[in-house]
Parts: sequence; C-alpha cells; structure tokens
Amino acid sequence: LIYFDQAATSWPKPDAVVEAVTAALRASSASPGRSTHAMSVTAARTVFRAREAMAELLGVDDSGRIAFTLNVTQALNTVLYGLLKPGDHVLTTSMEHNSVMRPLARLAEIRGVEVSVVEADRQGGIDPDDFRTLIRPTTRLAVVNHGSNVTGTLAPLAEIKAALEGLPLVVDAAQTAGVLPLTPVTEIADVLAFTGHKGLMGPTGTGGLWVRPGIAVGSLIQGGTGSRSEHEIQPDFMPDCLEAGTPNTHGLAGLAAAVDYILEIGLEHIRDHETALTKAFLDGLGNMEGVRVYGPKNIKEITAVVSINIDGYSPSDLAFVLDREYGVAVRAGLHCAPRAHKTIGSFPQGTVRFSFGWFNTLDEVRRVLAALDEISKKGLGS
Ligand code: ALA
Repeated sequence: LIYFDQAATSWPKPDAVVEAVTAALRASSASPGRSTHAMSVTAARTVFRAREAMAELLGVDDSGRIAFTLNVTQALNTVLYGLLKPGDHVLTTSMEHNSVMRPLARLAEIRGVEVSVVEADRQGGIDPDDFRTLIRPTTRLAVVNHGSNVTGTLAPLAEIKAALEGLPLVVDAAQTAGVLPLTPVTEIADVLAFTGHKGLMGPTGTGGLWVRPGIAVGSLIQGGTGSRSEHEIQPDFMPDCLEAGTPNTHGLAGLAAAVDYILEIGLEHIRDHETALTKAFLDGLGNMEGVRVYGPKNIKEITAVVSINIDGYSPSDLAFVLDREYGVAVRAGLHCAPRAHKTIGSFPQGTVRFSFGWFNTLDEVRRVLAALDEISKKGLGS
C-alpha cells in the first residue's frame, strides 16, 4: 500500500503514539478531573500533558486557553456558534471546507447571520484587500482556511489579519497544524482550530481550539466539567467552558506523544521533507500528457496536497484504478469543499487528490508517477 491520503487522516502513526494510547488504556480509564482517586488524577495529568504539548507547538504561554474537542469540525462549530449572534455579519472565502460553510449556512438560517464570501482566484489564492472592502459595521469576525484541503493553497494569514482592522480572525488549521510552523500563533489568529489526526499524527477523535485571551466563546454543548459542580450553568472560564463531558483521554495521550514526536523532529524538517515529495510529484506530472494539475505550482505556496484530473477518467474511476491495480490510496471527488472546486474549475466532478506526509518516501512518489504515466497513456488511447 502507498498511502497518499494524508490530508484526510495521516498514516501510519508514530510508534510512540500507538504505545501512548495503549499505555493510557491500560493505566487509566477514569474520568479526568472528576474524582480524587489515583486513576482519575492520572487521567487529568494526561489531558494536562496534551494541553501543554499543544501550547508548546503553538508557542503560547497559557495552555489553559486551549480547549479540546473531538475534531476540527467540532472546534469550528464551537467558535462559530459561540461567537456569532443574530444579525452578525461574517467574512469567509470560497476555499472553505463544509466544516465552515455548513455551520455558517445553518447560522444564516437560525440566527440571520449574514455571510460574505471572498472569491479566491483559480489557484485558490486570496487577496487580503478583499476582506477590507467587505467589512460592515456589523462584521463580527472572519473565518479562513490556512491551507486548502483541495489545492494545498496557503492563505496569507498575517496580511488578512492586518486587513481586518482589529476584527477577530478565526483560522481553520486543519491542514497546517503539524505541517507548518504556526508560531507565533498570536500574529496569525485570534482563534485557531486544529485537528489531531492529520498533520499532528495523533489519533482520530482529537482536536481543539486556541482562543486569544479576552475573547469569550460561548459553549456549544453544556454538561459536566468536574468544576463548579454546585452551579447548574456552564462555567464561563477556559478551558472548562468548552469541555463538557468526559474527553477522549486515551486519544489525548496519543496526541501528546505525537506532538512530542513532531517537536523532536522539528516542524521545519517535516516541512522540508513534505515539500521535497510535493516538488518531485509536481515535476513528474509536468511531463505527462493529458494530466491537469490544479493549484499553485510554487511549492512555497502550498502544503503537501496536489489535485489532478486525467483525460479519459472521472476522478472516482482514476482513484479506483490506483487503488485496485496499483495499491495507491488517494481521495477523489469534492473533498467536502464544493465551493473550492467551483473556484478552481473542477465542479461538479471534483479531482483526485494526492497528499503526502512525514512517513512517505521519494521512492513512493516515483512509483506513483510511473503508475500515472501508464494510466494516462491508456486513457489517451481510449
Ligand atoms: N477534510 C478531510 C479531507 O480533506 C477529511 O479529506
């Protein structure tokens, strides 16, 4: 198997992650922060360790400003439902994933939230000045994808933040946490949502958000936190306000180990490796007839994500052939980002997406290029 679906979920996981999850399952299945017995204290320490590791990765002093959720979708829903009030106006882009577009559509329906969409260019690129021109007196925030899950295109976050004239910028770092240095996070975001199972190399069921001090995000769900239990209303302090119910302690043990692993290797080193793979892939595709490549070709402008189509194949047929005949795992279709495909000109069929990670090799890239060359020649002949 050659696994090039790292933008969906990274695989394999580092051994240290597998061992940490196993050890946590064996050592403690208690609820953290609820009881005073040793097992509960161990569980609370595990969650705290994960928070501290994420704080180190993001370069923030106070790990208490990081709340854990089950994934980036839940993190984005939490911040959008928790900040947007009836009549508020919100800015976003045409490269967003449905984890932003769908909550915004629902908030438009139930709270009358108004949404303005900054149209990206055909490469998925955003002009920061477009945000400035769309600001209204009722604009509450902007929400922007840091790296597109369709083309890998990176958004100029610092410039967008400057264009927002002090309005909060919510960053969807689904594709960039663990992939690119996000520090200092305070210069690129006011709220940053992340997931643990992609670039961070942790287990599924882990994710969260960092919230700048001074921003109060209302809770999406309410329930037990193990704190202020005498009150029937949700505590209003971070992170408890956003963490009702027993968390995925075992998964967070894995996330902490994953972040330690990344910090040990160094994000720059990971980025260099993934960039080398992406460059080799793009260079190889450049010589192939009948292959259409979407998004920027300058590897500095993208994550390790490349979307293509091949003449004579629908995206699902191409992904099927790659899987069944060559043992290559990729993702085909709209990647839950239909508007991004409208932007780059691949709607409604979508694309076939290749995404690379730390454990992929140049040899794998060469083998997949050889397979695509063979497939494209067959397609042209048909
Ligand atoms: N959002 C993930 C992807 O792009 C699942 O594949």
